[in-house]
Amino acid sequence: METTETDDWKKTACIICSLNCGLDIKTDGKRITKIRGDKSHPISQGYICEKSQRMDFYQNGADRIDSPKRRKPDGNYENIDWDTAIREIAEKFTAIKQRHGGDSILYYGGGSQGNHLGGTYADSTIKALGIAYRSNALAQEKTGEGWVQGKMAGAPVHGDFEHCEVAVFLGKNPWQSHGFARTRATLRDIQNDPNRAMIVIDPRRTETAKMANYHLAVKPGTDAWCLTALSAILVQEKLVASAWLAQHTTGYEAVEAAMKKIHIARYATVCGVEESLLRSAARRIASANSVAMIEDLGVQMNVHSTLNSYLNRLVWLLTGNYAKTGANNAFVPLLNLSNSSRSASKIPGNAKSAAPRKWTHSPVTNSKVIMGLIPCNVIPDEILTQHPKRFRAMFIESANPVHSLADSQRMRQALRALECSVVIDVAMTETARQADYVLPASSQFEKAEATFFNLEFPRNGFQLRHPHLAPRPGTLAEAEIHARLLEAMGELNGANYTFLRAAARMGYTAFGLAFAWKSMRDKKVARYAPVVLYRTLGPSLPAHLDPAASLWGICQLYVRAQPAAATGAGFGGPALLGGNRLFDAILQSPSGVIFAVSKYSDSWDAVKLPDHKINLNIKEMLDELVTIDNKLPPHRPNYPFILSAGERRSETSQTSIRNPEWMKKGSFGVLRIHPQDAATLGCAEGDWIQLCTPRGTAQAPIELTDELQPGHVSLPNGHGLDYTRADGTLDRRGVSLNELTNTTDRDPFAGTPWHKYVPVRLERLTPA
Ligand SMILES: Nc1nc2c(c(=O)[nH]1)N[C@H]1C(S)=C(S)[C@@H](COP(=O)(O)OP(=O)(O)OC[C@H]3O[C@@H](n4cnc5c(=O)[nH]c(N)nc54)[C@H](O)[C@@H]3O)O[C@H]1N2
Ligand SMILES: Nc1nc2c(c(=O)[nH]1)N[C@H]1C(S)=C(S)[C@@H](COP(=O)(O)OP(=O)(O)OC[C@H]3O[C@@H](n4cnc5c(=O)[nH]c(N)nc54)[C@H](O)[C@@H]3O)O[C@H]1N2
Ligand code: SF4
Ligand SMILES: [Mo]
Repeated sequence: METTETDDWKKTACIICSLNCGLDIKTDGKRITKIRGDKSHPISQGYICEKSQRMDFYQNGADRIDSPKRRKPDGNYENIDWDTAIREIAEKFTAIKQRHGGDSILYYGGGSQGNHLGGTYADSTIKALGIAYRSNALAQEKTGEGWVQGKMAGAPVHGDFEHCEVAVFLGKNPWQSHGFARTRATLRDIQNDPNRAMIVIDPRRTETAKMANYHLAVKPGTDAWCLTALSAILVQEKLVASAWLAQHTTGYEAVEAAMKKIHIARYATVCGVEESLLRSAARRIASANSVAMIEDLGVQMNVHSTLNSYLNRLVWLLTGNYAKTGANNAFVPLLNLSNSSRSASKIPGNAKSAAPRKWTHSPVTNSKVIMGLIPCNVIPDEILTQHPKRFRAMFIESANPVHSLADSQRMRQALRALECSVVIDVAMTETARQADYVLPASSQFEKAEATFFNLEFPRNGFQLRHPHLAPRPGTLAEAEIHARLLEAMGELNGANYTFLRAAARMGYTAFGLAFAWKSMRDKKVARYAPVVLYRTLGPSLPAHLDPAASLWGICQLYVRAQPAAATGAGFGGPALLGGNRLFDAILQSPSGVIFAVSKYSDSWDAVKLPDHKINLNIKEMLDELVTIDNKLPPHRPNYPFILSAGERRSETSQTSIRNPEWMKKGSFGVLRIHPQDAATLGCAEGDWIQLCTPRGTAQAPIELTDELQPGHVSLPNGHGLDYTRADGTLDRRGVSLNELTNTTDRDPFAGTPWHKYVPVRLERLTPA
């Protein structure tokens, strides 16, 4: 009998980008058969983009794994049972810890665009092994920005694009990449309102640039000159918000002195933007009631990336665009992703066990640790050396560094040089194929899942997704994997659990009191709180929601740390009770819960510097600014083109969607190039071209477009995966970008890669 539609639509979310738009899905028990936007999702409110339709290509990928695997000496893999896998991994990692110390083990990953619950449990494994160093994809894009943020205010910000008068997009193409709630609808609203304006800084005439009132089409790699010119215009034309700066900031004098020296016309020439256009954009920013600004990979994966993050902030701070409607504000996170490992150990009764951040630099290359992460680009150098402090082992979870980090060839070599490596993933990825052990995780539709990409303001939401499909036989949720590892290492056993399990059956309040009491007497409970919660509170949660147990602790931490925002959302009152109510609301609301409601003025409380004043003077950055004065961006004569290696397009969706079959028609993996360049090379649309970079070569068909500047070419991100079809044959489409990139092309402060500025030579391939 047919069921009605309302009966069998189930709530979940899209796992492709950080928005995680709410979805309603239908399944046939195995496949996801229908997908639409969830109107009751508190943030996305029914909004989705076309990429949401690809969920089943992830869920039913032919290269999903359903048994733990062990690498054989010949490089092939054999299936082993879970007990053997867990026992051997526990033994090998414990032995490495005993021989070389926990700081010889690198933890990489912990969650992708849709799944962060597993990472909360990894915290326990990290502590058990004494792991000091961690890294993940944030350390190849956001650490420069994080460093600058730390120096200026100490708080990450959300641009209020919904309400801003002027929106500025710097090296960001939100039409394709999204990045704030209901992105395309918001962009259209700004475009259609004559009182509002959009400014795009991007060498390419992107979908977003086409909607903009001001398109500052910089030459690739010259944003530092463009942004400096904007600030210099604000200072020299006296357009800065002087009274606001005096009241809310320190260090303006140093910035003013630096900007007064700037020769604006010359900077305009270097960045290739008309001086008059720069001046009118700066004046539009200065005259607006509110300006929201967001930067992304166009500058974060480019030369001067940390400097550009600083210069970006100067533009909106000099004009007073912080802590007000339509400007930039400090959102309130449920869990801070950048120091989740430290805060997860601060659950009630447990505050002292938070590890001090004493590892400020990586052991071999002495690179800065920012946001608790070592730069992705130095990982191979930290392994492929005889240095006594080199990494000997890696624990990789929900990440594909062989494909996603610079220089895939060197990353493969590095992984093979380790004494032991483990990958936890749903699929047999490029990275899994280099690991000593591969552990199969249940998919994000087969277990309780969530992300901590809760970046909205003033209302911030969190969604716990319930499982809708039975776990593939042979797979486990990450929570279970980490619990088994801890038990196999002898760190936890029934004695740590029994009392708390009994308390959990009496409700959250009894459990909370019991947990506080027990963790004062049992150091293991305090130290390994996430796994202990999973083993004790987990079994009392509604069916299949046991991996959500760590959220109970996170809710308790949150209501203590953010009483105003929690109260605003209705979760105030005595801490344990507020935390319990929030946890219960999360369990009961499959579309998600508003957990924080802030006031715009709360953004000042988030500024962690004396008197809550923002610091404008970062000496390292002002020193670097001087060095660009008589310089041009790097140029290598043998590589006359600049490749933007990793454009977000409609046909890109990170690498969780490995099966390229969803792409039935249209172009996949083409190199975009200006017609003039194609003509010089003697190529026409669809011809194949060879790309040679200092690191490697690749081939791609070309697509002609005058949206790019001559000399600038672009390839999409996330393609070139080695996807094994059900019949065992290989399907590889598009270019695996990081076969072309070098680890040494990186930012001097944060170590972030220059993927948008890859020198390349192009050659026509003679038709076969
Ligand atoms: N469709 C899709 N959406 C995604 C993803 C995906 O894989 N597919 N991935 C998600 C992830 S992880 C991220 S981090 C975001 C990234 O989102 P974005 O950063 O917006 O995406 P990109 O297309 O990589 O780069 C943005 C822009 O930088 C421009 N650019 C290139 N060189 C320069 C330069 O020298 N200066 C300036 N100012 N701009 C330059 C490019 O032309 C491009 O338009 O997207 C997210 N959304
Ligand atoms: N050259 C170049 N390189 C780039 C970029 C670029 O623009 N240019 N973009 C970069 C950016 S911004 C990012 S964010 C990175 C992303 O790079 P990564 O973080 O390495 O990769 P993701 O594509 O996010 O996929 C993460 C992995 O999670 C796995 N996975 C999915 N669901 C689950 C689950 O439930 N459990 C577990 N255990 N695993 C799961 C997927 O199979 C996949 O292997 O790529 C970067 N690489
Ligand atoms: S890809 Fe991003 S914007 Fe599109 S539906 Fe998925 S989460 Fe939403
Ligand atoms: Mo990213």
